[in-house]
Amino acid sequence: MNKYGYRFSFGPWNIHEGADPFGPPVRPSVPFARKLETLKDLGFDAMQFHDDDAVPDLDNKTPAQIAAEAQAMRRLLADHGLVAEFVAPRLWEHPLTIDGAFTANDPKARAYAIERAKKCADIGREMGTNLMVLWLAREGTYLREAKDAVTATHRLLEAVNALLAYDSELRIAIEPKPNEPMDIAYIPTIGHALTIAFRADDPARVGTLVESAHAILAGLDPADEMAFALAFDKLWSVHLNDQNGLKFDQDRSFGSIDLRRAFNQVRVLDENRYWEKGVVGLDVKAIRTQPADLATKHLRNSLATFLRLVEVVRGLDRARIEELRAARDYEELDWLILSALMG
Ligand code: XUL
Ligand code: MN
Repeated sequence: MNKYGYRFSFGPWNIHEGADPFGPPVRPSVPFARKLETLKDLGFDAMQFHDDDAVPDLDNKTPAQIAAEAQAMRRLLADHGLVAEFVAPRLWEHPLTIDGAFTANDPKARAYAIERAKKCADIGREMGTNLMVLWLAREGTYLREAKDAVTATHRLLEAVNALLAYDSELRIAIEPKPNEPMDIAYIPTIGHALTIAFRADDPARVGTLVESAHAILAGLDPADEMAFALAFDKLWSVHLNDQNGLKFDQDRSFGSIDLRRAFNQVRVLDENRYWEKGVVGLDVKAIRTQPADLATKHLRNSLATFLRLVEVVRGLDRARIEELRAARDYEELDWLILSALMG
């Protein structure tokens, strides 16, 4: 933890080999143990997990094997003074879920998805976290007529309810994304995620995770998405990163494309005492051309940018801002913010 009280996390996938849809890996895989050392060395507090990051090949393991491996992972983290922030079910790689998991037309696929997510809840419990992040990767279609969107929406709600009923301590944070891998996503924004949360059987246990790039891809500002969730005490995690316009999900270093947009995310988090509510997760990837031995600087830069922006936010002249708001002198307010950012 740093002097501002924020805790930071990233996932094993954030130190990656650089493969993209048009090219192979460009860096060797980094062993998990080294990723953990890097996490610690860079001043992070927690690791984010997919279920199979913690327990590889879990579909082919017994409940006892899964529990033992999850406990071993918890001990490994504890040996480094670290914890797991959340565990997310990876519902998008199995052949059964090619056309969706909870919203697949095929009942076998839906049953698999629920069972897999229950195993993920078990893994989280063994690893000492009750937070499950649901990134709904394939809950959508490539062709609007291929699924019934109303039925699919009900199926999503039923899946959330089944998980809440399965584990009475589980908390679910829905991470919306408007596209990729599916073209048409059923939960594209925080408003959609919050509707599911408030209609769930136990609304107090369903919240959200805002990822900056996903909001930008939806044509929205991440700070506004965060503010909307914060207004209802439903922002339980964030995936900070940056995004160069409406392209593929780039996961660029936080603040590296639009510093003011990053500033406003930090401002809304800091003004709402986010450090007391959740971990600052980063979901950033190194640029593909970055040499292997230099491919953790995106994590260093993103964390440092966040903390520098906290300083900028806390250094703002609040009284002056109120005066300028009252006078509707937004040009002067604009200049005050730009001056703060330019130093
Ligand atoms: C995908 C994404 C995922 C989730 C976790 O775009 O952001 O890494 O954060 O499943
Ligand atoms: Mn993410």
